[in-house]
Amino acid sequence: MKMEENCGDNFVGTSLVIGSGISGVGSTALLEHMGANVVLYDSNEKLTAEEMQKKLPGESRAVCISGELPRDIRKSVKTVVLSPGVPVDIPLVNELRDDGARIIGEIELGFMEEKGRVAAITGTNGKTTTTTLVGEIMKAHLGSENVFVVGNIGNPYTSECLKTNDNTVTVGEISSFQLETIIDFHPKVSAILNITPDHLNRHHTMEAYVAAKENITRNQTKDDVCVLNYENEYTRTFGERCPARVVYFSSSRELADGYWLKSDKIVKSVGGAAEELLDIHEDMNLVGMCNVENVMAAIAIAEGMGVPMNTVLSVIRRFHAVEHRIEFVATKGGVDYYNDSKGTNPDAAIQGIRAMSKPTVLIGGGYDKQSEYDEWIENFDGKVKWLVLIGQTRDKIAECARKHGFDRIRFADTYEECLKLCTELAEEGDAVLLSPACASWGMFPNYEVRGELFKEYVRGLEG
Ligand code: UMA
Repeated sequence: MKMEENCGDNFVGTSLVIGSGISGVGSTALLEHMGANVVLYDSNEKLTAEEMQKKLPGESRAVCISGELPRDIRKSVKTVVLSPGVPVDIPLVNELRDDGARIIGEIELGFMEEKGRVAAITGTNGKTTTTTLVGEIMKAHLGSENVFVVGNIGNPYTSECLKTNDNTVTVGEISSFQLETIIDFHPKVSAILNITPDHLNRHHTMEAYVAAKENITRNQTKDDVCVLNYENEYTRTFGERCPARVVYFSSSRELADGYWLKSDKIVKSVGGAAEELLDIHEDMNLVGMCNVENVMAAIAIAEGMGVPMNTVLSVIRRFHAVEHRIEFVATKGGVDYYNDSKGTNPDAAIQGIRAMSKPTVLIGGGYDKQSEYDEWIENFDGKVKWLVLIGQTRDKIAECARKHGFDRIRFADTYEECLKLCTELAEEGDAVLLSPACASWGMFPNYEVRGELFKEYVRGLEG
């Protein structure tokens, strides 16, 4: 496809991609496909241009630059595509914006080439599980070749968008970082699963974080659907001014219209008449109330995308936990080990500890996102036998725990030491839960590596 067919003169002049991670690599390849001249830039001065070049397809002619971006290049830039991890208010981005460059994000760029329908899911927690489940449901309905699961889940939208057509559906897990930079992105069905404080070091205020999440509905109309959690104050009140048709779900009250939990059954109500859909113990393989909410949201999203209910329910019945999200690993020496490495903020970690039914040795700590840990610790609920702390936040968490009267705390300097300590502290009949309430950065490249190492360690234990 030639550039003119796609976007007129949108990409005349230099397009600058900031960040050479998976999203930046996807953006560079797509921009080049669209006919643009691309500079791929990364502020990490330890990266060499050769290393960056190697990540790109062989035919790429993009210029790779790391460290300082030369002034003459800055002046020639017409479009800037930000990777999600690049804050929108750093001096370089401000300067480019002031000089008249158009600033977009990788999701917006991908959407320019979207030909099918999009379901987009955001929320502080539950995004990955819900996105994966909706992806599975859509695949059962349309065939795997017609469904693309993209976004924060680890698969850049820009790598898949060219494969879309009238019959395809793209299911996107979209983070607040990615929503800050959308302009025309327009999902047919959106969902905001919940909003609790997170990423405040990036967004600075709760208002800005909430606004980024709400941006998912920016281009929706009453012909579109937005699925919202009735039990979250932010999402409930947003329903009153949401531009799309709102479908609520609730895990703790009856709704006249929407999806709700009636005792152990998920039901759907229309005009006050409730229809039973499934039993949360018999028909679901996922644990915890957070997953009941994720399943309700997935049903609402899938229905909004036109999937028959029998298809939706049959996929839910065979769906198992997503990796790193309250994932049962093994029982060793009578101790159950759970990997909840995706518990990267206090609210997600609350779901992790709530899902435990045995005395638990809990691993916490990591990168400091300026979170508050009070509510997480209040949710220990007598279940946490020992709290083993690692990483940058360990002293802050320990201080907070002591303030709440919890002092069964141990510190570990390395991850290895931490894992060994957990095995020593846990007795038969206990659980060990990795649900750190913090991002992994600083000790690991991402939460997946942190979770994989945990699982590797557990599998290597005797018994
Ligand atoms: N960089 C700069 N300048 C900056 C900041 C970063 O040049 O100011 C460079 C870094 O040196 C690095 C590159 O940018 O080389 C990294 O870019 P990135 O952080 O955007 O990472 P990607 O590998 O492109 O992955 C991103 C998402 N990462 C983040 O949002 C931090 C991935 O989400 C996502 O899966 C991927 O795009 C595809 O869409 C990960 C994540 O941690 C899972 N998300 C956060 C979360 O879930 O909490 C939001």
